[in-house]
Amino acid sequence: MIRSAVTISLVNEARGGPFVYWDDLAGSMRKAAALGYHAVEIFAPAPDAVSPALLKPLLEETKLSVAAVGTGAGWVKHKLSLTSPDESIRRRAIEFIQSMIDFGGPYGAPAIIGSMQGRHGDGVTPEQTRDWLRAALDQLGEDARRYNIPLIYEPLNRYETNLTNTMAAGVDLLQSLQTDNVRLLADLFHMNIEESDIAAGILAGGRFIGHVHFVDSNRRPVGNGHMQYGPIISALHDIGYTGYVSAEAFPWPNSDAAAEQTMRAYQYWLRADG
Ligand code: LER
Ligand code: MN
Repeated sequence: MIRSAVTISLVNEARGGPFVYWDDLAGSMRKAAALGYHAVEIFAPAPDAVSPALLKPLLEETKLSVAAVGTGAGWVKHKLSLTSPDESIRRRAIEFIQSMIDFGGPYGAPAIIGSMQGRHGDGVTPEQTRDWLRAALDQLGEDARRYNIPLIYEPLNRYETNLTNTMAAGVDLLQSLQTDNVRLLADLFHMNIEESDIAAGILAGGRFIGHVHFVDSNRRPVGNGHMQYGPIISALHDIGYTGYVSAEAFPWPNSDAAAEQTMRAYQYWLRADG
């Protein structure tokens, strides 16, 4: 069964970004549960920003799961990157993500590496940059294993990284690692820019895909753009995908309407799934 999730951002510096709910963790979780979501994806400013004393009772009350935790605050708040030319920044980037793995791990929620992957340039070759990225993914993939969860790595569109833009390139990267505990995030927004055929991209990602960002072509909630979902959903079924489709979309026209619209789309496309 493919399960539904919706994003909640608690990161002030990410304002304007593609997150459905903002600021109010408890209120957003209660709304998500009332709409029928299975889980929330939490974008937190720091690993200790959401205490277990707050989150655990909320999870019990709402019966929600935590689908994943974002690590992008390491970049937007602290300018940390796994591929910075500066060794101390790379080290702090790994430590930040380790602390996010320790935050999500007890809830069974994998950490997502998106913007923290950085980019090559600044006098550093693509080969050196990829070596740093591989070493970081090997380390963090094994750190995640302690919680019996994978690490999630997200190919991004060309305006956000020059390292990995497609599912096929993501598979190549994962196959070059020592660890087998990293999975790909198929973000339909990035794929709409980079893949020549989104469904084919999902088939190329195959068993490596561990999370999906469920969004329309213009990053509005599903149904507000020109994405053709039929072939995409078929491809997810073809690869036997059983993870989350998580609404990482603009709160357009507002958070509540975005969450409702994504749930309607989820029910239309995936409820028959089981
Ligand atoms: C960034 O564009 C994105 O898609 C996020 O999921 C990762 O930071
Ligand atoms: Mn994404």
